[in-house]
Amino acid sequence: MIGYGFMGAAHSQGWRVAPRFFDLPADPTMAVVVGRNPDAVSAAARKWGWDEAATDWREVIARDDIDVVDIVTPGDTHAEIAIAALEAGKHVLCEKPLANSVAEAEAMTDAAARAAEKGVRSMVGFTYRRVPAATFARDLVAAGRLGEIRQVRAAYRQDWLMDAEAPLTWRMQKDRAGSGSLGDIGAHAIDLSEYITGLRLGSVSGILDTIVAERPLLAEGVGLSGTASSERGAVTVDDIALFAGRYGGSGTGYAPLGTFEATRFATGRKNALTVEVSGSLGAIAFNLERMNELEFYDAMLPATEQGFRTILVTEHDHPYLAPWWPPGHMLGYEHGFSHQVVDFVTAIADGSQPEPSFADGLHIQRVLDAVERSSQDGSAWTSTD
Ligand code: SOE
Repeated sequence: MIGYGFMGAAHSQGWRVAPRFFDLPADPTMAVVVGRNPDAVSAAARKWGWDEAATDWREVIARDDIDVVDIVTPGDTHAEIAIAALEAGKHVLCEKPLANSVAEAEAMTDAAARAAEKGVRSMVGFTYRRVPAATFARDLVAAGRLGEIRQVRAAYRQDWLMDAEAPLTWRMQKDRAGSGSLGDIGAHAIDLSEYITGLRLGSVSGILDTIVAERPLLAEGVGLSGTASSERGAVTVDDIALFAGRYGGSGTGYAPLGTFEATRFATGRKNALTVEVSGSLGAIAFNLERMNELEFYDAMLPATEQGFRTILVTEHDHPYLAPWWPPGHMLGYEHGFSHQVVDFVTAIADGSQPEPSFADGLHIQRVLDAVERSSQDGSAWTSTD
């Protein structure tokens, strides 16, 4: 695993726990965690149970005993590491968004296609697809329970930047993160809406804004938090992104519209990734802050009995639930990372293409890019091609 911030902790938990609850077709060994600061990466290795710590990722991907490379670094290093790892014949799991630009994502997707010819697999970490209630929403749509999809409403709302004195971390720097709320969390809303509906955005119209333009520089710390210094620096990314999109049709029907919000200034919303899909026969509503539940509206019931009902998605027959706890005992944020490991390791063992693929990640990158272009030009509709 390369990187050891917040996502490093989440992925470590996934690698550690997945083989203990699921019968995996291969037994992953947590061999080595890589980071630039030797003391900090050694501490991370001890804490999360990696056998070794190292400071040079190139040396690690050259090792014969390494089969899989998990990239949890900021976006500006994804392309270089992923391409080198794929060329070295390692299966790659890369955190979202795939890259910081369409050009990088294209190069990564080309490298993934070349590697796939040799049986080397790659996947992007849009982990919320693996929250059972979200997967179940997709299953209901795929089974036709919503009928023809007519409208989507997706949002990812957080509030961790509402304090104007919160320090400027890499997530607020364009050269490190690519974009702000748009790529960091808007990418999840796009991916989840497309995953649940099975549709893809073909054009968008949006606007980005930066609410707090300058922040104290980071004195110490990593990830989402850290200590502020007395100097200030410019925030070079968006704090809020709002856009509308038109999905390509399913081939048989109407091409629905969707609205999207990505913000780190939604006061009181901590991690509210929400997707609501309205169809001719029913509707679903998912909210990550209520992640064990799915709201389902069945328009086929008599009008007198209709109404959104809340399904507790914890039955053993629900997606991913079989090896976990008895019904009603609830899963959490971290379980999605175990499910991601299960699907990735299973695809490697089967020789199948895990999803979301790098090509899927490239598509999301194109949507992000189209939203940014639309915001810059003020153009009404911008193609995602
Ligand atoms: C910070 O906004 C963050 O950690 C994102 O980077 C993750 O992708 C999201 O899942 C939770 O919030």
